[in-house]
Parts: sequence; C-alpha cells; structure tokens
Amino acid sequence: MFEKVLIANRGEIALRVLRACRELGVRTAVVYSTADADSAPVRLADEAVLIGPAPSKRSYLNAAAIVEAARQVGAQAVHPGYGFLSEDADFAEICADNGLVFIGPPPQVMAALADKSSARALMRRAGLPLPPGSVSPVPTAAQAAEVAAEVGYPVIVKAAAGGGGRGMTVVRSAAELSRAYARTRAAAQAAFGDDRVYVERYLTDARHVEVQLLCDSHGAGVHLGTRDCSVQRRHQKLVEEAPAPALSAATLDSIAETALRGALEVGFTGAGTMEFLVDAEERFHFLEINCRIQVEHPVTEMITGIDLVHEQLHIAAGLPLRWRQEDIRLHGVAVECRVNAEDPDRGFAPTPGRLDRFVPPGGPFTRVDTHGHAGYVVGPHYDSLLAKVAVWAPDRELALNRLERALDEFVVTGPGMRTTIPFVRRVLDDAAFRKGRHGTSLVDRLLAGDQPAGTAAPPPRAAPHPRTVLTATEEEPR
Ligand code: MV4
Repeated sequence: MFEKVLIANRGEIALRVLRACRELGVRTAVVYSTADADSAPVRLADEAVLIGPAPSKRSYLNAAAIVEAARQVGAQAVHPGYGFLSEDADFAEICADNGLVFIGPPPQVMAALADKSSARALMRRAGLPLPPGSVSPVPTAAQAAEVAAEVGYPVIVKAAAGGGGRGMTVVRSAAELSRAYARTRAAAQAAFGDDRVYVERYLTDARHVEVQLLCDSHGAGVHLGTRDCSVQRRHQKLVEEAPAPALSAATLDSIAETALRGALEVGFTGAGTMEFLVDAEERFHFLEINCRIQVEHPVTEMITGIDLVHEQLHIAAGLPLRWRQEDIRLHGVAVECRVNAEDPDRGFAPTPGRLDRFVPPGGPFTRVDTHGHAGYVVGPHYDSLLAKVAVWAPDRELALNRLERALDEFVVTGPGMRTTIPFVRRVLDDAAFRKGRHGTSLVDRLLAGDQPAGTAAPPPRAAPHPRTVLTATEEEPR
C-alpha cells in the first residue's frame, strides 16, 4: 500500500478520500486554493499544500501545481476525486511521467472512454446493446439526416467530447435537424475544442440506470449492482438509489453482467460506472462509462458493505481484487439525496453565503457526507454541493421514509441561504417516484407543477419541526 497519497480535490469528496486513507494507515496530503484555506479537509489532512487562488483553472485544474505539490510532500499517488481532473487522461499521463500513480484507469483507457463516440464503438464491438445510431462521428448535416431518417425521430445529437449531459441536443423532427446539428458542433468546438458529433435515436422518459464496477490491474473484475439516477435536473442528479427499483432481478443481473463484460473487454481498471438507459420494456442501452468515483457511490457502499475508496487504493497499489462475484451480496435499499446551496424556487440558482446554523441529521442507518459546518462560507467558485444524506433500510418504502425523517432533522440556515431539501421532499412525495415507476422526465413534470391525470396529490405531511411547546412545572398555578 502507498505510504502517502495526495488528494487533488476539495469539499466532501476530499474528506471522504482522506478518511479512507486514514483507515488504511496511509498518510494524507491535500491541495487547496486560498478559498479553502480553513476548510475541513485542510484541517484534517496530515499536510496541506496551497496551489493557487480560488478560480479552479488556477488551482484544482492546475496539473503542474498539483504534480509539484505531490513532489514537495513526497506522495506516491494522486487521488483525483470526482470532477476537476478526475477524467483527464492528459493529467493521468503527466502523473505517470512524474513517477506518480494516478488513482484511476490507465491514460489510454481513459482517453478511449472519454471520447463518447469511441466508447460507443468499443462497446458495440464488445456486443453491448446501444441506442440505434451512428457508429462513428457524423461529418455532415446531410449524413446526420440520413442516420436520423434510418433510426427515426426524435434523435439526439451528442458531442463526442461531451458526456454527463454536456453538449447534447434533442431533435424532434427532420425540419429542425440541420440547424441543431450545426449548433451542437459549434457548441462542442467552443466547449471542448473538438466539434465531432454523433447521432442517436432519443429514448424518451427512459430510466437512467448505472452499474458500479471494480476491476483490478490483473484482469479481474466484479460488479456491485445497479443504481437508479433518473431524478436529475439539467443532468445534476438530485436523488440516487441502489439497487435500481421496479426492474426484474433478471434484468438487473443482465445489465450488471453486461457492464462488467464491456469494462473488462477494454482493459478498464479501478472503480468505474457504466451508464445505461432502460426503456419501458426493460430493454437497456449503453450510454457511457465514467472512470471515477461518483458522487452517489455511498448508496452502493450501503447495500454491499464494500468501501469503494479502500478498493480504489488497493487496486491502484497493484493488489489483486479481494472479492469474487459470488462474494458480493446486495442487501436492502439505500437512497441518497444531494443538499445543494441552491434555491429551487429561483431556477436552482446558487445561494452563496455564510451558514449560521448547520445541524446535519443522525440516527440509525443514516450517513451524511459533508464538509459543511456552522460558519462555513459557500463561495461562488465551486459547485454548490453542501452535503449528501444517504440512508439504508431493509426495503425501499422504509428507506424513503427514513430519508424524509433525516431531511426533517437537517437545519441549514444563513442569510439568503436556500437548499434543495424542499424540492427533494416533493420528489419523495411523488406517487410515481414512490412506486419506482419514474423516468428522467420526473423533475420536469414536478417543475411544471402538474400531476398526470388520475394521480391524486399525496396528502400533506406533518410539519417537519414541532411547533407546540408546553411547559409543565411544579410551580403553583397563580
Ligand atoms: C440519452 C437520452 C436519451 N436517448 N441518449 C444524459 C447524460 C448522458 N450520460 C446521456 N444522457 C442521455 N442520453 C439517448 N439516445 C437521455 C439522456 C438522459 C437525460 C436526458 C434528458 C433529461 C434528463 C436525462 C437524464 C439522464 C439521461
């Protein structure tokens, strides 16, 4: 195992990785920007290295500064967390060139999978089912129209260099195609410096189901079951659960086994996630592979009892996987929600500012991953994730009740401060969500404020905090 790991991230995930290192007896160093000087990970790490000012481009995205920090502290490996440089194959390569282990897959594998069009071609070759569409990037609007006519409308034009919902346009009819094609190419060029796009049939209101994978550097791998992440707004997940609900055991097994086969085929190593869309007939279609630990990993940890960051460290250190597939048992249901400093009533606009009260929930089977505390200042420079609340229960209904209970306890206040908690409560109250029958259009339906015909609105729930306070003392009444 490594003696010292550099954590190249901030916020709750920096803390999460730091804790895993501590538990394995690995010394920790974190990098930080001036904005995070008195943050929890900086205070808890064995060492901390200032790498630049608040803007991420000059700190958490500054590969040279991070490699220099690793050299200064004598770290052997770099854990990138999620976001920032976590899926940057060039950064992984720079680490290797400087004698550092990048905790993730080999740079060539990362590069092949970061290109969504190339990932699609690789998975097609491995025999995975894909949404109907083009095998390679589509170079002209006329060819895009040909593909679209073949697979049928609606279609979606996706940037090869995109992913995670960035650089995609849904096209409803042939009349809109050439403009949408041109616009997506221009946007991809501007965002990624790469204007290649491909075309797929657009699958309406499917479910977003993903598979957690662990593969070692000796060709062995296991899957840790599925998660459903259909509750998203503009590709920001709000609620995630494991396993994916309301699908047959046969479908879940088939998706998970297919994902593992595809990952092993391309030499994937480390912790990764394969994303699928699942349609109403339970047919599944490969979308993309993420080569990082994901925000929603705790729900998988809760149903498997496996610490995914421990496993990442073991795999990166070259150790063989400690689990065979038959050792992995999925137990119960876990649900997580994100508590972002955002105002759901104002288009989820970030609400930066100081927290004057911050009281996270507790109780049985309730896990809170957060770097927040009273006095913490939510700055404007980074994403607005304040906390993740994850709960476990033997069944889904109890898990959802437990999450509602946990959210009722959570106190987050400050001048102008709002959170996503009220919106998540509406999700948890939704009739289709309760049945596990929702797809990716749930959030838009809730935001449009309409219930589908024949679905009664759920009964209002009790006030989250008791407002009645009685006093019974031994004093004589006057
Ligand atoms: C799609 C799709 C439907 N059809 N591709 C979004 C994130 C990225 N991983 C791929 N995504 C999607 N790709 C085809 N062919 C639907 C999504 C999608 C989605 C779309 C609109 C609103 C919310 C969504 C949530 C998850 C996935």
